[in-house]
Amino acid sequence: MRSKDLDRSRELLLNCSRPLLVTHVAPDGDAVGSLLGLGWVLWALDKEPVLACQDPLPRRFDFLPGFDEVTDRPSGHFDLLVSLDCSDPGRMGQIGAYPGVRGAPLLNIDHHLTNLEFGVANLVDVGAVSTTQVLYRFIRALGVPLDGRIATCLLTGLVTDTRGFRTSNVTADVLRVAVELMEAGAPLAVITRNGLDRRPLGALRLWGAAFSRMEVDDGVVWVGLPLAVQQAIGHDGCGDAGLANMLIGVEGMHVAVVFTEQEDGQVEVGFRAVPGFDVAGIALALGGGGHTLASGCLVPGPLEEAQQRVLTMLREDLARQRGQAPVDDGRHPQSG
Ligand SMILES: [Mn+2]
Repeated sequence: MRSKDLDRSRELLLNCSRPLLVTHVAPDGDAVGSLLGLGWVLWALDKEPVLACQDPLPRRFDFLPGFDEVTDRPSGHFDLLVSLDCSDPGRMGQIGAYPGVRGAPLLNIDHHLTNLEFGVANLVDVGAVSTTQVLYRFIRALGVPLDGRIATCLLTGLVTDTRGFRTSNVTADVLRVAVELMEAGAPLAVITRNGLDRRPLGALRLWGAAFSRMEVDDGVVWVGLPLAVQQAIGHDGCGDAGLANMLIGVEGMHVAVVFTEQEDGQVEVGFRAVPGFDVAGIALALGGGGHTLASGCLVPGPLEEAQQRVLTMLREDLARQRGQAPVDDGRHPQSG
């Protein structure tokens, strides 16, 4: 994070009066936490922020202060657009194309390795475990005091993006930030129970269907979830419901992939890798983005063809990463 970006970001935020804050489609805990956390900072500064997300927030975050303030239909004119936890403008979905932000400067706050630095100021720290950790530093630079509401929102991003401080990027400094947020009033146990353990019944039904469809080949475990299967179990569209995180725990696996067919026929692809492997590159090559060990993209359907295409690419990429030539056993068409 460059200090000129910090200065420029502070200037943009302090000089705006009605900013539009937007986080990514299919929001996760860091998306919701950074959106609401910055919202409370701006309310404390007597600004009139509007908080927006194209998709509904998962119910498990309803304990967060400001949960009901988020809209999918902003109205009126804005003098600043702030994107949160978005690696590229497309992640903002329809909100990014809202006419009322035309001409307004864009402040990009994120921590994704694949961030395209698409703002007039880019507060991007790829070493941060969450966008809320980037925000924590920003709030300190703004001189806004941490209150319980802000701290709760920020700690939620830290907890969910690290799956409860279990990822390899968790350092003593990250824990020190968590301690400060707890001291400011953030309830760690409430955040962990809601943010990580609470899930709709449909999620477990989805896992049940997924486990029976699981396939394994050469260090890769994957699952394809056709729309018909999701509809038959009444899955309410909460992404893969944490499935990819669970699959990467399978012994001997290097990469896990979940293919979820969408209503519009496109296929959402979620990648996870164990340390030593990288799935940011393949997601970026497929028009998506993310982190070294967790990434995703949206590819054209139909499901079966999408799986073949992505798995072929992945197999070649992994062969390169393992420092060997790809093995062509004839089961997957080569993309050339
Ligand atoms: Mn994040």
